Amino acid sequence: MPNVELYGSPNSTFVRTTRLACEEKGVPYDMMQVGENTFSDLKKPEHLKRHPFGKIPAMQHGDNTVFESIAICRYIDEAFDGPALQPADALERARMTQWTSAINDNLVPTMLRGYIAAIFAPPGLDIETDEDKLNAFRETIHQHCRILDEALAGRTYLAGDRISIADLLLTPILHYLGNTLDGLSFFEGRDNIGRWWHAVSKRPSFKNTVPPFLAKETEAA
Ligand SMILES: N[C@@H](CCC(=O)N[C@@H](CS)C(=O)NCC(=O)O)C(=O)O
Repeated sequence: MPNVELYGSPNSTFVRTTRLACEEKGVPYDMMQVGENTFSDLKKPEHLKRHPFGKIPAMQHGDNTVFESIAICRYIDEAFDGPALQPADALERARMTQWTSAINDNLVPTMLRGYIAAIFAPPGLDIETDEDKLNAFRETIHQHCRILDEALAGRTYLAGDRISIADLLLTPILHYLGNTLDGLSFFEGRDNIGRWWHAVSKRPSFKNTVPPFLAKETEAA
């Protein structure tokens, strides 16, 4: 079989989630650009064959194609040998799914598509940067960080003692959040998030997948 091919920009949090899965698993992969990785490139017929909704990431492995980051992570975990990225225990496995679902439903619309996108989006994209809206996002992000902090009390990772797909989804989002101007304020007093962050960010998978957009900051730190 040829290498796994991951289509999309290395700056995308969802693409990074799938890269983290390959890195954690020890699965060789190739990063594939979609044209210039612009939104309009994602809507071209060639990419729509891989991802009918015209998004990234999409994965190709031989004749197998999968889209949606969590589905790709599950394929990587189940099709290859290597450390498991999904807990065997029924309750912890349910917790992993609970968190991937809750992160996508709650954190992604506010933290990622609302706040982080507004702070980092290049000019020209139609993204809301109104200060009242940003303040509303800030308030929600503080609430969400409190929920995450409580969830991480007494545990190393979101679904137990081993890293799972839920952590791989959250890590790239919090990396961007921590790099917004007031990013660190969201984590003040959140010691459990701090411990979790220390655990995920010291892993080689983290260091090997830093988005080029954030690379300068990480080198300086
Ligand atoms: N639920 C999807 C989200 C993917 C997603 O929103 N990707 C963004 C880039 S970070 C995208 O492709 N946006 C292009 C668009 O919405 O047109 C996943 O987990 O893969």
